[in-house]
Amino acid sequence: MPKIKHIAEGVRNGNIRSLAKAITLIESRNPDHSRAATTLLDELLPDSGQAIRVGISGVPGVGKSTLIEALGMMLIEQGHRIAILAVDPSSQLSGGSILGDKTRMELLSREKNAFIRPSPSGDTLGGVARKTRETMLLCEAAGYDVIIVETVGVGQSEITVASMVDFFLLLQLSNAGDELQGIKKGVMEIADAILINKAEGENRPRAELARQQYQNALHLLKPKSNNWQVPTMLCSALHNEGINEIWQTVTLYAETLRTSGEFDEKRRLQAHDWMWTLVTDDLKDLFMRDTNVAALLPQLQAGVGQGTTTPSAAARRLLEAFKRH
Ligand SMILES: Nc1nc2c(ncn2[C@@H]2O[C@H](COP(=O)(O)OP(=O)(O)O)[C@@H](O)[C@H]2O)c(=O)[nH]1
Ligand SMILES: [Mg+2]
Repeated sequence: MPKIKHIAEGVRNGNIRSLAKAITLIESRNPDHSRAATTLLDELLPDSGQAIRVGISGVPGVGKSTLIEALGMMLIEQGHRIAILAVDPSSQLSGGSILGDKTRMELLSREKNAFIRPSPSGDTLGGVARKTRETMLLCEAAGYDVIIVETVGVGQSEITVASMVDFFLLLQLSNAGDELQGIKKGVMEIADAILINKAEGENRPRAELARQQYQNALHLLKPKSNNWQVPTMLCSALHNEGINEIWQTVTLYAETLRTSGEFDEKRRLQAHDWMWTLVTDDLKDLFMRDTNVAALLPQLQAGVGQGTTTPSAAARRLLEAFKRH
């Protein structure tokens, strides 16, 4: 496949058109393209893995895009090359995107050292995540040393993004009511830092109060690592305040966990989990397309619904039918 070699070479050289072509292959539903994408990824895997991967999440309007613009511009000034990817599970539900990009990253999008890619579409969050993960590897091979994956607090998307990054940053607002925002259980557990945005002017004291509440709430959680205390911080993305501190936190985290060995261990676990996710997804696919299974399924499903067949008996019969193929 000389064409794949050629694209791979272009990606390695940081050629944007080659990178875009490569991502198109990865996002494509055409089976030939899928095979080509797998070959391409194999080819480029040795060149990937060098970047620091940061996930950023928070409700629409919290200031993710504004923050990424501010952070990204600062990093570019420091000589970094930054790729911004998105996981937007709403794009397949509503046809519209929650990440929305009402605020475009106007400055960043003009920078040659920034690469911005909107969320791939897909039937499932798993499908979207798979493409984003693979795109992340391509971006790394193309020499981007900071990868930012943006997502919204919808369904499982935060958990999914946390499982593909080194550092997961949760963006919050300070609420008018002095209550912690109905923060979904499980989301605080996956955060490596909590950042209260729009902490400027007269909103600052309220933001500080919210920060303390999050800090207290964090104390009740079992820490993910003995070497990392999840910090709570303030920033104003719009006024470019507190941005440097965010990056210092990310680099301190990476240094600390690299020293303890947890950084590499986390990536190893993520890679294993990813492999098993792919295997289970593909197996389920095969199962659903199996003709033996298809023949039995309606009757068994009805039986389970009516309470005349137990779920375990139905599952066993389906699996036995599947294995006969
Ligand atoms: N006052 C203030 N407004 C902000 C700040 N950050 C973002 N915004 C505004 O909040 C709105 C939503 O920001 P955006 O970045 O699009 O949020 P996203 O939906 O999370 O990406 C925009 O009008 C921003 O200008 C901030 O630090 N302070
Ligand atoms: Mg946005």
